[in-house]
Amino acid sequence: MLNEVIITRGILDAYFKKLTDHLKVDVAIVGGGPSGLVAGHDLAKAGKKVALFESKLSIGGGIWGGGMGFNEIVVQEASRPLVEEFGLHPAEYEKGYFTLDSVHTAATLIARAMDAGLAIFNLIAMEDVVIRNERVAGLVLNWGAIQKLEWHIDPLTIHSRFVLDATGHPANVAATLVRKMNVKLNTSTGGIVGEKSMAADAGELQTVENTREVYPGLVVSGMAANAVYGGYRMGPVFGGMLLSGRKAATILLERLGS
Ligand code: 48H
Repeated sequence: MLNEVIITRGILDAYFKKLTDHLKVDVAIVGGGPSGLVAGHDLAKAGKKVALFESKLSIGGGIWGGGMGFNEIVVQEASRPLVEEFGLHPAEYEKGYFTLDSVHTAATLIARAMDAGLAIFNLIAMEDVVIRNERVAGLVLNWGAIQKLEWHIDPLTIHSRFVLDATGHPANVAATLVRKMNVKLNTSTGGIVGEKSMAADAGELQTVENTREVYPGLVVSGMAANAVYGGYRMGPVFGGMLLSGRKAATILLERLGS
């Protein structure tokens, strides 16, 4: 006969083991969109200890909704090797344009990243960063729902050698750092330059180009990189997001001394 208390204890023990195993990590990723998932996959595959925190219930960020809710996305030729490596199913629409089912894409990226060893914590939001020796050295975390409700409940903290801001359009980690610490970022203005309007081709190139360490200990990827450095948006073409995640992992592996 199934015992409800054993079910409960199993969940609590498994969850808290997972969490306590990740109180000190090589890289803490904030945001479970395409760039965060690819970065998490590559870092975990390289043997790094890496945890991803996502404030929402679902992982996948902007992938699920395709374009305007039509659940297909587009990727371009440049990202095809990565797309195929992950086991996604690109269908050529016109030369150089491939469509992907957005539900299959999100589900597959999540599964591949977790199979590589990425630990994912959904429902948990970054509310602040840890500063040590004038570098970003961890995350201050709270439940996503508590953050939304603005309840006065103190957070908990993890340490990480690096943080990846993969929070998409709002660049929430970099924005928090600037707001709270008044620091100078490695950008043209020293602050968050701000995302530009739509120019798909430029935006796609820029999201990869702008994937950089923006402050000691903090790397930005995906739309957060374009928000921080002032790149264009590109709409529902996702090759740049995937390639940005890969570049973020390459930078982080170099910085971690791999
Ligand atoms: C925990 C947080 C917090 C927080 C936010 O937006 P995303 O999908 O991220 P990217 O940059 O990998 O992909 C961008 C892409 O989806 C997109 O929006 C495109 C291509 N737009 C083009 C256009 O023209 O509009 O995912 C970011 C994730 C989300 O799931 C957030 O919930 C999460 O980050 N997040 N998680 N703590 N403080 N802030």
